[in-house]
Amino acid sequence: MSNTIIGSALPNIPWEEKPKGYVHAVWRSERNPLIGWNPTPNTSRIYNSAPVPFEGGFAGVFRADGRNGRAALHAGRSKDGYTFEIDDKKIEWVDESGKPATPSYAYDPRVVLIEGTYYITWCDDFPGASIGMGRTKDFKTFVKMESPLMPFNRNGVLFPRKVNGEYILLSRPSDSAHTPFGDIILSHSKDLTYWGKHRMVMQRGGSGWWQGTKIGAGPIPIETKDGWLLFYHGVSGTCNGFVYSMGAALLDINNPEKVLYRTRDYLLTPELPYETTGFVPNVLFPVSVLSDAPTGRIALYYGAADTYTAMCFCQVDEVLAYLKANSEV
Ligand code: BMA
Repeated sequence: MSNTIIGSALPNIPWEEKPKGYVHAVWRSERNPLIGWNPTPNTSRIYNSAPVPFEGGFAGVFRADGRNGRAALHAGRSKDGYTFEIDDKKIEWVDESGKPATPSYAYDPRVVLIEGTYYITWCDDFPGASIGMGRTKDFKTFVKMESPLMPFNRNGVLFPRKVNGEYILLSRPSDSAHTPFGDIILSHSKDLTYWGKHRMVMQRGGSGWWQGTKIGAGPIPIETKDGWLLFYHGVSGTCNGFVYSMGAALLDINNPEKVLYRTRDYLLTPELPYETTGFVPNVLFPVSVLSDAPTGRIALYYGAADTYTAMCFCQVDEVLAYLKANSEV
C-alpha cells in the first residue's frame, strides 16, 4: 500500500511486477509493443497516444498516421488497457456552434479528466504548429475549443485540477519543423480560453546530454503528497538525428513553476528493437499515464520509434526516491 498519490483508485490498471534482477526504477511491459504496424485498414502506425480510464475500461485519443503519411487523431477503446479497438476513421471535430472543425493534421494528444469533462490537447495546424484544445464527454462527440496559445508551440499538457483557482497548461515553444530547441513553459487561465502569466519551468541542458537539445512535457502530471510528478521527454542531437528519452521532475504542488527535483540521468532510453528501429528510429516518447492511488502503481504509455505503442511501469514511492537521490535541477 502507498498513500503517496493523491487521486483515484484504478484496480484494473494494467500491471506487471518488476522483473527479477532488474535494477532500474522504470521497467517495460513484457507485452510490448502493444500496437504494431498497420493496425487498421487505413492507418499505418498508431503511437504517441493517450488512453484514460473510462466506464470501467479505457477509452482514448490516438495519434494515427494514415497511409498518406499524414497524422490525425482517432478515438479508441480498450477493456484491459493492453489491446485496443481504434476507429479506422479520424475524429471529426465540431466547433462550439456545431460546425465542422477538423484540423488538417493533428498529433501527440494528451487527455485529462477535469470536473467531469475529458479535455484533449494536441499539436494542431494553426497554420503552423500550435496547441489544439478540445473536449469530449463520451469519446464520440468532440468539440474543438479556442487555441490556447499562439503558434509556434507543441506538447501542450493540462494539469488535472486548478491550482490556486486557475487552470495550468504546460507547453514547449518551438518552430514548425523538427525543432532544434525547446524548454517547458507554464501558463495560467481562469476559463480555459484566455491564457497568461507565462512562466519558465525547466530548460534543456544540464550535465546529461540526453536532454541537451530540447525537452517537452509528457503525460498529465500526477498529484502526489510531495508535489506534481511530471514525466517528460529529453532529446539529444546525434550525427544520425535526434534520440528521445524519458526523465521525470517533481514540481511544487502550489507553485508548479518551481522544480523541486529533476532526473539527472534518463529513466528510459531507446534500447529494444521496437524503440531503435521503425519509421523514426530511437524515439521513446511518453504521452499518457494511468495510476492507482492505493497501491502507488503507475502504468505509462509511450510511443516507440514513431511506429509502436508501448507501455512501462513504476511504483510511485520508488520513482520518487530515485528522483530525489539522483536529482539535478
Ligand atoms: C516530435 C514530434 C513527435 C515525434 C518526435 C520524434 O517533433 O513530431 O510526434 O514522436 O518528433 O520523431
